[in-house]
Amino acid sequence: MFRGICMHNKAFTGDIEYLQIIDENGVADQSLFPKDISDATIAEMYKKMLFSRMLDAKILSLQRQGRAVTYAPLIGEEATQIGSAMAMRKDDIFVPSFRQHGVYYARGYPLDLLLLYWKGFEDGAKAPSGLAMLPVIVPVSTQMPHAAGIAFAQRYKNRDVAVVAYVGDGGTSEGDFYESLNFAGVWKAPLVIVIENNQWAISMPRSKQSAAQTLAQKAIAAGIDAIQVDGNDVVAVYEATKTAIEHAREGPTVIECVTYRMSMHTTADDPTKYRSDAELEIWKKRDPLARINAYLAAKGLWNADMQKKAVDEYTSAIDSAVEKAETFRPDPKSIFEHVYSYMPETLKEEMDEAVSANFWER
Ligand SMILES: Cc1ncc(C[n+]2csc(CCOP(=O)(O)OP(=O)(O)O)c2C)c(N)n1
Ligand SMILES: [Mg+2]
Repeated sequence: MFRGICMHNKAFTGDIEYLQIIDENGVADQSLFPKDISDATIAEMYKKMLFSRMLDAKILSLQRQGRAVTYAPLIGEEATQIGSAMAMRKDDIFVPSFRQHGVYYARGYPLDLLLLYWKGFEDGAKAPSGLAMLPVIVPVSTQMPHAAGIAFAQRYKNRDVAVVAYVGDGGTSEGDFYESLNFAGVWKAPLVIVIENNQWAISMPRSKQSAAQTLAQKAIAAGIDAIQVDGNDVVAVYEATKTAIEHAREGPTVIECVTYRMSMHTTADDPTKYRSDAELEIWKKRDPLARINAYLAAKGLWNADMQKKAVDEYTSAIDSAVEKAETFRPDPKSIFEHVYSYMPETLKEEMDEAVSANFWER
């Protein structure tokens, strides 16, 4: 539009690179394939994606039986979650939103605790010491200012630690997102933002979320490096996240992972009301597990027997974690705690009344 009035004087030029290493048929681009990723690592990625998908199905089924609360499924987003989680170093700090159960699992969060949280107990939200992370954060994008601040603190303390924060496509429209980018850019905070672009924010499609061609380019305005990756290619996600973490001391990075929410927004949602089966069919062909299965199978590193053995093993691991979570009995006092540093007298009266009524056992 302005080309006619200012000719060729450019104030800024920029672009966003796109990375895909293994395509939807499981074929790797050898020219891009990272030298330091072994077949064993790729098999590990696949197993973690498989576990995440099975865990997801289990929690969904528990919810349908009234044994879990409103739940946000992850199916379809395994490569984004496992690829980025596996690239994190032990001390890096994980900042989730509310759908990153695969990252929880891959970071070593105890499964029974994770299940406890989704059964409605805050006790499951408290990470064991040694696991640096924030809890599930539902108010969209409010985790981002915290993530930027925590990252700044790492730099201030001269610690070689990166913060890896997750936000959805919808989350990138929030003021909190832009403010965090701006702060992190100015202060060169060691922040890696993983945009889990699953194409939907409840019923709002990506096409109506932003007129920007990519979500990654939002970083450019804040002076931050960014890349868009195939979020269904676990190797691409891993490579991009690893590179961003290695450069975190120099400043923040935004990684837009283009993936797809194959299921409902949460168990309170019915996607058939607003999206077509045809769209889902397109994305099923880009399934993140299928392509790595095909990649490993072509190399003779995975077969039906191994699949069955893994499924059996993971089923019993998940079942015993469910069993453990279901033996939990909360202290009825806990619903009154954690709000005030000093409990007001009126709240204490309510607590005493509830405890003496022994409501948990009724
Ligand atoms: C500040 C705020 N506004 C609205 C909501 C209701 N809400 C919950 S999730 C969600 C959509 C989030 O979409 P996206 O960021 O793309 O993440 P996704 O659910 O796809 O993982 C909305 C609007 C909320 N939790 N917080
Ligand atoms: Mg989304």
